[in-house]
Amino acid sequence: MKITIINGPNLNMLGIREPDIYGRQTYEMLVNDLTAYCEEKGVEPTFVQSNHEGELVTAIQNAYFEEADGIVINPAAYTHTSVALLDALKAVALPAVEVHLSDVASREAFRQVSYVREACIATICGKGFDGYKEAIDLLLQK
Ligand code: CA2
Repeated sequence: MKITIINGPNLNMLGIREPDIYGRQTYEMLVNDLTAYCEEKGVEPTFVQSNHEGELVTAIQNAYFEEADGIVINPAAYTHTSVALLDALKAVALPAVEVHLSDVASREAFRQVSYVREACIATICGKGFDGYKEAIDLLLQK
């Protein structure tokens, strides 16, 4: 089972700023934690983090061309703006799970909108790193 785990803009800043919202753990710690989790579950992960919308589109397309079985995506701010990411997810038609570290439902009104949601089988919010593990489990159950 191959899963592509995609993280959007500024998530490389995890653990460096805004620890009250996003915690004290770094992006590197997220990758290490999920790598260990995937190993336990027999999943082969591919990690992509980019601050550029087009690179995120390419990562979604690459998941298809590299025959991934599913996508876990935290599009970060592009969640709330990007038709391009929605179109890419629809185009590849792979099972995808949307993840947010924070509970976007209890934050600003603009964070209540998700363009990608309609192309995802589930959305997991407010569970920190565990949300990504839950997303991997959901894809394993598919
Ligand atoms: O809760 C999430 O995971 C978000 O996708 C994070 C995005 C935000 O725009 C979404 O509304 C919700 C922001 C990621 C920025 O990450 C930072 C991490 C550390 C310091 C500053 C920003």
